Amino acid sequence: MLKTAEFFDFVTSKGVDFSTGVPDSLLKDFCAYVADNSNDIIAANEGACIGIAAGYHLATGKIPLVYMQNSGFGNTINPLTSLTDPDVYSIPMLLMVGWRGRPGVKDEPQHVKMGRINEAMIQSLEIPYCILSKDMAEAQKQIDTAFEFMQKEKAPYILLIEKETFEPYKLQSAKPDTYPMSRERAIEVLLEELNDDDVMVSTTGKTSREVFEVREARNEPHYRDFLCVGNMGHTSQIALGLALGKPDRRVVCLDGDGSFLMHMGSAAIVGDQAPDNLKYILVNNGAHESVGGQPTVGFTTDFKKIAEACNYKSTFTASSEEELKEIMPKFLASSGPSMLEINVKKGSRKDLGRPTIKPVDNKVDFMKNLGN
Ligand SMILES: Cc1ncc(C[n+]2csc(CCOP(=O)(O)OP(=O)(O)O)c2C)c(N)n1
Repeated sequence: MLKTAEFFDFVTSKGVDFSTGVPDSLLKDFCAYVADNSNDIIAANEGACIGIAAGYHLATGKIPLVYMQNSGFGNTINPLTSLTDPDVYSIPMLLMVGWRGRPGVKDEPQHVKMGRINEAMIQSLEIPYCILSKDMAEAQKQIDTAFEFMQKEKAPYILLIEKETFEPYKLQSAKPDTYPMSRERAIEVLLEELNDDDVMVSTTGKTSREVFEVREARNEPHYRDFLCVGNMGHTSQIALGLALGKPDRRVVCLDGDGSFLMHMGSAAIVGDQAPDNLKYILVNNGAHESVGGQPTVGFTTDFKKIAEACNYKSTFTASSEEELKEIMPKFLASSGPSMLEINVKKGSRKDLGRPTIKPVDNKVDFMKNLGN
């Protein structure tokens, strides 16, 4: 394994003094180290990282560092082909891509396809890359090669990062929690208020895992919930399509602050389409909690004002269990689209499991429940 500080010091010795990324569970220790020790910006999405890094290079002539999980690699394809590519503006940057779903390594269903095609995708983008060695001397040689290339060709270079490449590092800069309720407790309370006829779309990461487990604990079926395991940032748009396609059913969308921020423009489309049956819940813990708790701008962004500016019909906030219990009936009865922001603390159960039903079976059951 690589010592994170030693690796990062070596990269900075090459003149890197700026990083930007979207956190990744596999790169958790590296992301935490960078967040604590670097001039770092956690971006809204991976494509945005390429934009920020490009701007930094234009401003300083320096080579920036960009990190991400390969789930978000797809978000970079447009700027990598039309901004940084040598055929366009030719902008160098070092990309570190966490390789979930690497063939031969067991991983969750949402990572399998990207893991399998990741190298082929990089090759078709004609971006040189290597699989970062877990041996420091070897890794340093790879970094030397990467910088020689980036300096000469003025183009991006990719380091594919395998599981357990970096030694553990605990995030020091996590902000203290201000709200008493956990996300799981919020889910328990809100599920209590839903009708059997309601359907729900829940976001990527621990939210959907908790929804699954709370339903199990309540001995309730899973066919009312479309549990997103991947597709981070698109939850509200799945809910929009559902709400428009089934105007007679109440559609609840359960999103996270990181997910909402990832494609915030989608809120304007929800507001414009204005389905009355869409009830949007934003569980705000100010963090990318599912992948290590790295901060988002969730607590410095006024999500209710954004919803109002996007023509949502009504907005609500709950910051404790008592408030949530009181507000849920009003929120569900309000004309949509309406938004409920639930402020919660970070954290989840150590023994939190994962949905035991396959995504495709979840889809079939969910569609059957909608009469398809
Ligand atoms: C496009 C994409 N980028 C990154 C990830 C990795 N990832 C999974 S969950 C998550 C954090 C989600 O944060 P938020 O929506 O605030 O929910 P929380 O985990 O805090 O409950 C991230 C970054 C991903 N799955 N997809």
